[in-house]
Amino acid sequence: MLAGNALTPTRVRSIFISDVHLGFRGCSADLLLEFLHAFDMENLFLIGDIIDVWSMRKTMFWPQSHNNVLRTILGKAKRGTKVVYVPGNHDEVFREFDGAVFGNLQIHREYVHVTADGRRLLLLHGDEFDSVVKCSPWLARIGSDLYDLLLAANPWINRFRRQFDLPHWSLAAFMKHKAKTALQYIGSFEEAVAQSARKRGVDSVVCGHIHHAEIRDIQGVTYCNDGDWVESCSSLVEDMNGTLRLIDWPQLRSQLLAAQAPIAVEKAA
Ligand SMILES: [Mn+2]
Repeated sequence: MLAGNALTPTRVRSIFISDVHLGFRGCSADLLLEFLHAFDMENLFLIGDIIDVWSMRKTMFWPQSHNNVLRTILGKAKRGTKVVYVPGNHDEVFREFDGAVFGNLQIHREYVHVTADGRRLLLLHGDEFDSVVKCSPWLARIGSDLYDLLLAANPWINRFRRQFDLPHWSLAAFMKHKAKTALQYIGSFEEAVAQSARKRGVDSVVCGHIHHAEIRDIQGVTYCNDGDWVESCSSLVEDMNGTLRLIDWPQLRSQLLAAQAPIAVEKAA
């Protein structure tokens, strides 16, 4: 388990983050800032949807905390961290700069990273597989919003249906269908990504895009998804030995705070 506190950052080999969505109201920039300060990394991989250009085109939203995230990343690059940026679909304008090198910051359409224990990791955002995967994430998302709406309207729906002698409508059955659609989507996305990695002859693949953190073996390929900083606030970390782990920052953060509490009391006494 990674240990550390706000004063002494934990040294790791690599950090992989994606789906930060800077410029979008839902971005958890404050938590991400804390996370970035809690680690000292040799490599920082930004695997797409870091800046939400789509959202910024609709409404301009750029608070100080979002600026601080960019400044922190550039500061790390200045102090020796190798930063590799693989743009996603929300920041695809940066894909034009494929191969550009700005000191310690590089931009690539895809990238292969070799872990400390010699495994080859293919890094890509994942939107490349949208056309392969049969049902869309938006369908799953719309399903979830529709569920909330229907939950509130359920009593009225059935009162209305009774008046017209229609059978009772089951929310439970609808929900089961919705959950199944979302799981099917995640499953087929993961398999498509892993299959493509297998064809490319790499050991592992790291992507983002679907905001669903995961590490699992899919027919001999290690599929890793580094999650997001909108909902889960998760990331993938490679320690100095090359071991990959998912970090749920809100969870690790509260563990670190709990561990620090007695020290603070001692100091005060
Ligand atoms: Mn995306």
